[in-house]
Amino acid sequence: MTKLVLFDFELSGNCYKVRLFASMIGLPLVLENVEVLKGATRTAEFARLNPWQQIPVLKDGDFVVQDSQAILLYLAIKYAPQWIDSSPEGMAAIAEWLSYAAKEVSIGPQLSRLNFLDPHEKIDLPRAQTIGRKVLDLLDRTLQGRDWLCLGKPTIADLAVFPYIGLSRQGKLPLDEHCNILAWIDRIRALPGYIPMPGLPDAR
Ligand SMILES: N[C@@H](CCC(=O)N[C@@H](CS)C(=O)NCC(=O)O)C(=O)O
Repeated sequence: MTKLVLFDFELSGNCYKVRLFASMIGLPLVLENVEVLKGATRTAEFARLNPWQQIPVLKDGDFVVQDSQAILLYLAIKYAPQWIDSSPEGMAAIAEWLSYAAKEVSIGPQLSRLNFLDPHEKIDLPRAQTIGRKVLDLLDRTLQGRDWLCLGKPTIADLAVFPYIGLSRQGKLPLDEHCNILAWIDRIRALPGYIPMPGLPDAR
């Protein structure tokens, strides 16, 4: 197997979801630390790796893939197809959640947290928190009476959405009244290979 290199930052939830998935499927990663809060993605050298100048980026031999959702999908198809479902309906269900992770979860809970993590970022906090509360309410209702986001099993959809939901308290979005989300987080913590990141709980 070729060496898998992840351009990574410990406090990034998007990088963490890749580290988490790799750990759960037993894939060793070589981590290249990118000091994103110090502007390390804003160099010409980094732009050659990813023109969008963002992490995570994964190198699998000569193949390069960027964007956490795309990386999860790539790794699942190549190394762990049990984490997806290749039927049209199954793929559509997963794609919906990958899309929410990339938009609503990002502009709500992720930006609310970033506001407190990096004071230099100019974030409209009230707007981010309003979206964040809507995301948490909708997710909690979705998880009423079901263990996983879709397909009745843990999939990359759960791992794509989980990090910034689990970290919402850091964006001053409390989770205490969202019992279904808290139970879902507990189920993710109990999965084999679970690893935490700063701000998220240890394995159960
Ligand atoms: N859609 C991308 C978003 C990635 C993203 O927001 N990366 C942040 C760190 S979590 C970043 O690299 N920010 C640097 C910048 O935008 O300058 C993904 O899901 O991977």
